[in-house]
Amino acid sequence: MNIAIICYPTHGGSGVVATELGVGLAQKGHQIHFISYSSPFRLRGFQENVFYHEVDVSAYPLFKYPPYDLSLATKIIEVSKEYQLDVVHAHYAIPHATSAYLAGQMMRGKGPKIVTTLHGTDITLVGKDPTFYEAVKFSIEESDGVTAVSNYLRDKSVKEFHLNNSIHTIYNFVDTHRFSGRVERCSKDTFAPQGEKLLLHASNFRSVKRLADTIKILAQVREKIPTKLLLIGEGPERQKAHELAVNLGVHDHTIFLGTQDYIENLLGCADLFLLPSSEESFGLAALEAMSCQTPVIGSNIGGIPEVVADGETGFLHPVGAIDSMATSVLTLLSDSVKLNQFARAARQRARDLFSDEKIIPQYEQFYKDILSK
Ligand code: GMT
Repeated sequence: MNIAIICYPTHGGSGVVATELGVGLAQKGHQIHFISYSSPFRLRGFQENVFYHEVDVSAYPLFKYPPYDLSLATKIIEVSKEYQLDVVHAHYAIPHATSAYLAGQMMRGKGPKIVTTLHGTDITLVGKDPTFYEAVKFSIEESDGVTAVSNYLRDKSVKEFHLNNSIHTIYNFVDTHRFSGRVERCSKDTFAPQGEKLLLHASNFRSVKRLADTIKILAQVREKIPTKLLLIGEGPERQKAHELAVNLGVHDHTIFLGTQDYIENLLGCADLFLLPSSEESFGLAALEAMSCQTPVIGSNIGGIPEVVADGETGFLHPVGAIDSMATSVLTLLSDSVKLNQFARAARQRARDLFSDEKIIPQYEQFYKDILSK
């Protein structure tokens, strides 16, 4: 098939899933056309069957808000005509699904089929903004096929947008070979030179990630066990988290590493991954950690319980339950047999339920079903 993938190219779950899906499909012989405003960060080097088409946005001074949606729609048409696309797969409803719909209309119904994948914030945060509501609902309902990355997100989308079409859950996935947690890929000593335990959190540091909770957990854990916290990412909550670390006296034990392109080299270094989010449709970073044999301590909201098996591959607690999360961290850090057992179970679950080998064929089948309708 000739498939265009529209995604955000920056660090963030939806762009990661879109890119890994495109690369995986290209390896299976499909021709993949990424369309975005810059090359997706996980698209590393030359890949056979993969093309990248950049959307130029006019900087004409009259445009206070350059119309990216229109430039994207135009690019979709250009690529469709040049490569006879079968499917345009929009990752994230706003504006990707809307631009794909517009492109289809401009091609007078002769364009490719449109598949939209909902990732979470397009529904839970952006979708709730009344200024986007009608556009999100319309774009979802006009897609030829819609997937969501968890059952939680599927049900929430149908309920909140009163949708008249069905949504199919296709879980996010991980390349379990690349994300294997092989210890030689990173040195734990770099971050924990005195043999301390190592906690890790990776996100875009927005308020839903509750970055401050990771610092509070560290402070509690350090009262019992020498531990370091590795924070990967950048975002609006960084400064507040830094100040909190200073106030709680754990600043020297908190390492802000910034954004990292090769997180697979770091996840396996940690003893535990922290994901105390207040909203999470899936929690891709938690899955990548599990694949690297790193159990997860987090909140039991959204799609996280579909990814992390509570009591087997980590422990989940209500949002903001810092004491319980810290207790769970201590439970695992103080019992190496149990920690190893959880680490093995985490990797096993990632392989059994969320490997690229299992999930990518589900997308292929989804495209085929839509094309044959
Ligand atoms: O987590 C974010 O804020 C980024 C966001 C995105 O769209 O890139 O992530 C969402 O999509 C990911 C991939 O499907 C999911 O793993 C995340 O759980 C989801 N984030 C939220 O629901 C907050």
